[in-house]
Amino acid sequence: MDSELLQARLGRRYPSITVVDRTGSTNADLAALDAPDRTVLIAREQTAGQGRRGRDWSSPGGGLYLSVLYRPGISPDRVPWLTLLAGVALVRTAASFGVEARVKWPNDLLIGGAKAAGVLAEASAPGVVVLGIGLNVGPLPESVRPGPGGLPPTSLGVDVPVLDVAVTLLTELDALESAWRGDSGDPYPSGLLAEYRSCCATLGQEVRVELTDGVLVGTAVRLDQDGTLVVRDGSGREHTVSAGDVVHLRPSE
Ligand code: BT5
Repeated sequence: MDSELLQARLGRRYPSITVVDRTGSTNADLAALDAPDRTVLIAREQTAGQGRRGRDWSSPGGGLYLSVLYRPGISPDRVPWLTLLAGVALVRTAASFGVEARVKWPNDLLIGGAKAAGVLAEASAPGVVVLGIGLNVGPLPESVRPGPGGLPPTSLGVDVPVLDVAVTLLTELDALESAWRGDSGDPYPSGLLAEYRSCCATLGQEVRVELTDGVLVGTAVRLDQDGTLVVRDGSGREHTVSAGDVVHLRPSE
């Protein structure tokens, strides 16, 4: 996989695409740069891959580790949609390789009930978001630990060059992000909200939500327009969840 080939296949969608053999974290590298909108960094391997809430992301060779720096110019209350649309882009990418996948809210890619990809979005400066995606493409070493709630890891499981997966993912991200940005971050007109709902395995599920200040158990009843998840507890009270680890209490597909 090399930068020129990717740039040639993606045309002018991204001003700069850099591919490195190895780095600590593509998110950390991009966050440290004052780079133009839609700058892309891809690593073949990461030695200090980051998950959410200070967790690690195992990043052995054979996976896709990609970050895009965005300067979306969107009202901050709509920026969370940038991370949710990454989940939709991942589902579309899996489908293009013949793999049925769904999203666990907010944006873990599930294949056969296990996690094949994760997303980490970080505001690196005012108005700047670094969107990081780790997608397991080839077989995983057994050392990769299950995530919160015991969610096992899996991979896309197709024998395709990582370059092809990167091209598809960046193409889908571009299509979704351009439309969303063109609508000033409103997820309705482009159909983003509807598509997210249709591929979200969490809706209708019994869930346990691990919040920073406690645990909530209930049914995930709907997704609000701002991308937050509404969970109804046993007493019928509804709670709005904007961040936290969601565990599906029944296995999902
Ligand atoms: C995530 O965190 O799912 C976000 C992962 C984002 C990784 C990308 S790679 C490119 C960019 N650069 C970075 O440094 N990061 C981003 P979270 O939901 O916190 O899940 C982390 C948990 O998943 C870990 O604690 C493990 O239990 C588990 N895990 C670690 N590596 C995994 C893997 N490769 N596949 C599946 N599960 C994994």
